[in-house]
Amino acid sequence: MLITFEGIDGAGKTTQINKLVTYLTSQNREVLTLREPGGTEVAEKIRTILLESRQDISPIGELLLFSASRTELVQQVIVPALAIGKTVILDRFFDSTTAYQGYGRGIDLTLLQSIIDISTCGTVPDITFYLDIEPQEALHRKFAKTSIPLTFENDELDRMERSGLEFFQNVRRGYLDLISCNKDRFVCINALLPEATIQRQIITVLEERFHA
Ligand code: Z5A
Repeated sequence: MLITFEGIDGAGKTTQINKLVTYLTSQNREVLTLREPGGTEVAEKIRTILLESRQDISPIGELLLFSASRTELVQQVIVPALAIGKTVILDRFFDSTTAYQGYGRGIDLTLLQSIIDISTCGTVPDITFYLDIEPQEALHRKFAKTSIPLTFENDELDRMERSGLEFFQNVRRGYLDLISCNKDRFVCINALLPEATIQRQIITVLEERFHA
């Protein structure tokens, strides 16, 4: 089974993935946790270019780099793991590309979908949890415990995080559009709820749908 988590930075994906891994492991499920971009040697190098580069990257260049990282992860790790019955939990997958490069950067959605189809080899999640939060609130949450100024323009942020408030508002709009078109696959969760409440919602949905 392939379970993906989506949402803008700071929505709480990592927090919920860690809790879900603990739960599924206690149920004797073999779980593999991965993140995008990353997860293979080459994909981790691409991650460094994408997030730590101080130079501008064109929107199409960015799309192709995320897609190259994805191809490596899907072919080398995800497909083989699913084939032997593992539960794969993935922190971001192709919905991030639609939301960030499509709605955020403004790349044509038809062109983008054809590149997604190539990079995923047709792999689609069984279920996708989307944690919904306003960009300002997510930024605050992510850096609240640090002395980093709470603006989207400061140098402490990575290349994607510096994209600005309007960009992240468009990304969120993208996710909400994706949900309305993929109601069977997406589960939309209010990320402002307490961590334990969100965890219960996720486990309840999984138990109902998959008798996990
Ligand atoms: N990207 C893209 O553009 N296109 C693509 O195709 C793909 C990715 C695949 C990857 O960033 C970047 O790449 C990302 C999208 C882009 N860029 N942006 N901007 P990343 O992997 O470095 O990080 P991330 O996935 O964006 O998010 P994150 O920083 O790991 O945040 P998170 O996992 O969603 O949140 P968290 O770490 O679990 O929680 C954040 C804080 O909130 C933390 O202090 C928690 O204790 C707290 N928290 C969590 N839950 C709660 C609740 N419920 N209440 C209160 N506080 C909470």
